[in-house]
Amino acid sequence: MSVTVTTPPRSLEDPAAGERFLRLVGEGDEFGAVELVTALLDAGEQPQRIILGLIAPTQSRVGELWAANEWSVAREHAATAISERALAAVAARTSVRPTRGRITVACVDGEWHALPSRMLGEMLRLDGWRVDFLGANVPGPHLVTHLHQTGPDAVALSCMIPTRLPRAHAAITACRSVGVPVITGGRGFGPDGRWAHRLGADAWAATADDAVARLARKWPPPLTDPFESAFLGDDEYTYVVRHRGDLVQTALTRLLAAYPAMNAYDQRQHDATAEDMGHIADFLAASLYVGDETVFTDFVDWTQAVLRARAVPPVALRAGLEVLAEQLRDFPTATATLRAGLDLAAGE
Ligand code: B12
Repeated sequence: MSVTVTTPPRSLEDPAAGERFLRLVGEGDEFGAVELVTALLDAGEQPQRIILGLIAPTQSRVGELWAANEWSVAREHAATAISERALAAVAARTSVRPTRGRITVACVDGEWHALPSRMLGEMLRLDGWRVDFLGANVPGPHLVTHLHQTGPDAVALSCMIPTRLPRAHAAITACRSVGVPVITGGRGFGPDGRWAHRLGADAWAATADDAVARLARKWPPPLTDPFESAFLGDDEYTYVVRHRGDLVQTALTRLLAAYPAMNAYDQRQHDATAEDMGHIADFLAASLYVGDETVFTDFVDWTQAVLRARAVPPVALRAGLEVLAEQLRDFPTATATLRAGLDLAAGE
């Protein structure tokens, strides 16, 4: 019997490195993934480059493969767990004495994407920060308690999904009101971080290395009145959030009439439709909260691509938007937002 042993790539310049890491995480080969990052470190590759030049783009690729229905949710979960393990291996091999201030890194309440903020935490640690990493789903009041206990120089708040923006606003306001400036990041804050500024964040950075650079200069920023940022969340937002359950339930009942194919759905398909209707309501609410229709239209665009990859006919999404629009016809902004989504979906 012959065993083929391939030597791991020794540099990130080697295009095989990214392909190999993706294959290893996709095959659930934890040992191989850790071996690869360790070999790169041993060969003199910078830990920062391994984090942002290998692990991060692989995770983005994992997201694309899931969205394209090439990888199952389970395979994505397994791959992410291995990326976390590889990141931990890099961290374990790199010890840096803190020389800068102390920073709390946390995900917004209801935000489960902990790995991007973990990467940020490691990048900050490598730059000499003392990092308190609180992980996923940190409720605002607990975050503030932690700030009282540790007195950090900054909070780094991650939001990867725009439905969490109202909670991000509450957290930003709470941190700033106890005198701790907030740097924000993650795709949930929108292109160029436009919603971060609207929610009163002191800073926003597109990537972890931008955040490292931003925190290394002119920090802390002068603290302005934490309550200066607009009060957001009008009657329409409040209505959608308070009645979310009824809106989704009624939408599902009406969908059976509007989209007869649903009558033949099995339980799994029904559950998926209920989840999709919930997402429509949540993105609509977030869009109303920040007063920007593109939160919703970007979501419709994204949903169409995901449904297309799963061979769900476009009429299903249109029907979902219609049945929600019917229920919200007395709310002008919600109606206009749903119409904008319908216009996009009509192009399909
Ligand atoms: C893994 C994963 C998950 C895992 C997360 C597990 C974990 N431990 O992290 C789980 C299974 C929980 C998950 C759940 C969901 N996910 Co998900 N997920 C991903 C995936 C594949 C990878 C995330 C990741 O690690 N990215 C890698 C990092 C490096 O990404 P990055 O954005 O470049 O990160 C940089 C910056 O954002 C920045 N940054 C991040 N945070 C911060 C904070 C600060 C302060 C600063 C300064 C910078 C900063 O620095 C990072 C490094 O440079 C992404 C795909 C993707 N492209 O990210 C989808 C993705 C984010 N998920 C998505 C979705 C839709 C969901 C779900 C709604 C799915 C569902 N139907 O339930 C839920 C939502 C859960 C929730 N409420 O949070 C979508 C979001 C689409 C959209 N419309 O916004 C994506 C983009 C997948 C896709 N291709 O469509 N997901």
